[in-house]
Amino acid sequence: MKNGLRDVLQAETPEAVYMARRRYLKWLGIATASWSLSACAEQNDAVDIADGTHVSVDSDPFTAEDPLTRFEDATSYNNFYEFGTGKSDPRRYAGQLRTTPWEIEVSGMVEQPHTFSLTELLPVEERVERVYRLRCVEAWSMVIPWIGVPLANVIARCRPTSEARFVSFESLADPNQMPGVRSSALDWPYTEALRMDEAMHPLTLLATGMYRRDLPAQNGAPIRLVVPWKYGFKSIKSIKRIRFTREQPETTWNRMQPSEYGFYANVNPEVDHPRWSQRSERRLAGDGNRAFAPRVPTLPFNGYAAQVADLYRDMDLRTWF
Ligand SMILES: Nc1nc2c(c(=O)[nH]1)N[C@H]1C(S)=C(S)[C@@H](COP(=O)(O)O)O[C@H]1N2
Ligand SMILES: [Mo]
Repeated sequence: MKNGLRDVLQAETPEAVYMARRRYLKWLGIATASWSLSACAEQNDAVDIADGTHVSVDSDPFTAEDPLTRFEDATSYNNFYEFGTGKSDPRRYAGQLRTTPWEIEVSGMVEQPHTFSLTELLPVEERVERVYRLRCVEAWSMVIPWIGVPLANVIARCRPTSEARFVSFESLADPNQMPGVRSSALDWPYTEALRMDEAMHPLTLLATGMYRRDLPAQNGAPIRLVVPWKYGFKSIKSIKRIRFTREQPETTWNRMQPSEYGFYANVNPEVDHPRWSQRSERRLAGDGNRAFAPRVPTLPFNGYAAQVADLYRDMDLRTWF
């Protein structure tokens, strides 16, 4: 396949020696029993990652068939306002970000608030590879091979109480390392949140890598959320805090401009952004010049309706956006 993972990796990541696929012994996700993955997850392929670890490769629906975005495009056309509002600012300035050591503070409605190291919260043995479409609310999209741990595993480790109905995430906001934070482009820290059932959904991932290497800083190193059926702004980068709450938490974009950025933000071609249509998107994939990226139709829930539409069966998605 043109722009299959193998081609992209060979072209762009010579150091990630491409590795024979082999059967992985078994699915390593931990049991949050009611959220069992589809049967195919038991027979995954495994691949070795540049750092010597290996991960299982989840198959459909966890692996989109779409041609991958070039590594070069996925790492040079970014939204990460902590480093500036221009698309090339993150690559230019995020190199300074110190990502080790990195601790994550877990609080709120949990049995015991705790600060975890990155590998405590996302053990290497639980990492999987998933190819997801990423659809920005600005109507461009990419197709990215992520490495990460299902958020459901991480939540189980945080031990929320039965009262927790939402989970919120906060990014690092360090003006010394992040020039954008010295401006008032947004209300820092960048905050995002999910309803608990969305967070526990097997598609929801906490990513630590992409293209079989560590996450580049501009993509949210060392840990960022990936919620493939929602607009990209929900996929918060460089997470430092996780908090469980009973009430729906405030989120950065929703507080700033609720008429444009809903709390749910499910990809929906039927509901236009007040300033542009959401019916189609520019797909930054393949070898083409980004300025001429082809327009492709936007799919309900970004193509993941079969997996997630049921979460919203009681909501009118035209008003709850
Ligand atoms: N902390 C933080 N997370 C963020 C953003 C941001 O500005 N700050 N931008 C969001 C937006 S709007 C999008 S589309 C995606 C972009 O991810 P990418 O640059 O890896 O493609 O990150 C999201 N996560
Ligand atoms: Mo976005």
